[in-house]
Amino acid sequence: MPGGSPADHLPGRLTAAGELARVAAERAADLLTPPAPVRLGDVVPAPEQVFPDPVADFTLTPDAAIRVDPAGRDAAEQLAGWLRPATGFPLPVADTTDPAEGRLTLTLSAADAALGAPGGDGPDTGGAAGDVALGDEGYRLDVTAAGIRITAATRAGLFHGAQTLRQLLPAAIENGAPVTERWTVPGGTIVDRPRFAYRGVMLDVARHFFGVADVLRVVDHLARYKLNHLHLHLTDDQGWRIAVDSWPRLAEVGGATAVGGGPGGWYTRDDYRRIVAHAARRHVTVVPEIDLPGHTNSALVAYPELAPDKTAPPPYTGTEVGFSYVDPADERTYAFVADVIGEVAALTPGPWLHLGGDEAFKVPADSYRAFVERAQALVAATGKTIIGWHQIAPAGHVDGRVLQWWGTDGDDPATADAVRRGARLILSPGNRAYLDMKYAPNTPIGHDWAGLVDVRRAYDWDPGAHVDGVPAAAVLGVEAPLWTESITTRAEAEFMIFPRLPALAELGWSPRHRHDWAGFAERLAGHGPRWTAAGITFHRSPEIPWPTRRPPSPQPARTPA
Ligand code: TNX
Repeated sequence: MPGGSPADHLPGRLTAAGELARVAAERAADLLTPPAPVRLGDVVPAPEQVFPDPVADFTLTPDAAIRVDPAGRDAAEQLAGWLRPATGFPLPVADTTDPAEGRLTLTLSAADAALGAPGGDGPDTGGAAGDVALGDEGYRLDVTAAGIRITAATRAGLFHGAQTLRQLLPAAIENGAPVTERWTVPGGTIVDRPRFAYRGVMLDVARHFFGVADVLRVVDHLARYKLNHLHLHLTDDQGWRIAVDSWPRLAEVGGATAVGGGPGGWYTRDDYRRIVAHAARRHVTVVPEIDLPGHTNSALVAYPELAPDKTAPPPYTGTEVGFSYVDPADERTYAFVADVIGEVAALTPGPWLHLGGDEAFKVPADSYRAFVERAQALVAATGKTIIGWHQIAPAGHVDGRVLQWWGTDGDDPATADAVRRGARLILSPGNRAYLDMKYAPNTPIGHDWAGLVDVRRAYDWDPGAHVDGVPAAAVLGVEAPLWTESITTRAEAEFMIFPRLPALAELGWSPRHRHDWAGFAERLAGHGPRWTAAGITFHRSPEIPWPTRRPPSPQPARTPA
């Protein structure tokens, strides 16, 4: 403040000195306060059975190596990749089935995998002790003072077990550079497997485009929490995001727009293959969605022949829904559908093709149903199994058909009827699973048409008993959709994803008897420091008792009288 008297500077200087003292005190406290030790039961999603053994803690040392069956090598390499940066240990991976002491061992064995629960007092988690078939994705983790062993019947199981081990190390394991820490893993045994086969997240890359690097990062987030499907909403009114060789203007013209007038973008075939390969390595299946017959303005801009009036509409960059559709009365439309899904199916190793079907408000019910039935047959001809939003319920049943429920009140006779005719359900209730809903009235981005979804709302429901007339046996799983009308950056996406993704993951993975809001909130709290260390943005939901490890702030600097 030029020209001011020395006294004018005093308050500012005192405040700055106070601030510096506070930061220094926090730094010292961080160095001096030992972090709360991780307990064996602190895993998210909660494992089916946990048998802690407090005298069997294992401490990872610089000479540790990872031993693995050759067929499981990739899980071991990924585990080493997660542990090397923060520990600074070399952690070599050795192909061998020879058990060794003081080491990490990953064993791929159908025979060993059906292990009974260990002896002792039984699990501290209320699960039934005894033989457990680990199945396609289950694993067993044994931690003793001598070493750690992960056993599974499949590579996916080994991978999930390795993710559990990662969570059992101190939060500092997420640092990108070596830190001084005692790398202790709590002793005992975990026997674990999923409740539902389908556990997913949807990313809407149509309203705002997200590049390959962002998508790969989202896949990594899924994999941490044992989610196994990434649904990509590839097309909508505001943009077409996947190259189609037989209809090149879809991406070149239809991909050039986004909500709010942004530049748009689309994936080349190689981009899409990279996403699929990255996901496959993490046991995540990509589910591509081509939304039809509505939500198609971007396709109509590129190919006016698909429009009911054969006229190109203007590109759309707003956020209304339900106004556009491809002409269900024109044979050319079905050639378009067959070509597009043929190419997308050929690029996609997974079994699913999502054909949308939501909010086609301008298409009369009869022609809508006829369109969906023809589209279902075209999907079947590609060898894939169809998924559609639950609006496709009135159409006839085809083998394996899956409806994705996004309703908000759990009551829809058409959906219950489709399930009676053989359909299965993926649950994404808007007022529970939608990651684009605001947490609270003051959440700066997101929607509230389905209500506010704080972490407790996201967690406290049962996918096995949510929709009237739909028994648990008809539930394939759960999925959390992130619509991106108001979400433009990776940080904004992460802010909406965390901490609600782990809530959904626990609903999808953990047995019903392990659901417990208070316990979940406490376990989740320990993940805040992990996300911070990993550079992941998250919402500090006030419902979660995040650890502070901070001394109380000193009194604010006094202003001289
Ligand atoms: C409804 S959910 C839609 C989307 C919007 C979303 C916003 C569904 C199948 N359709 O088109 O993006 O609401 O929350």
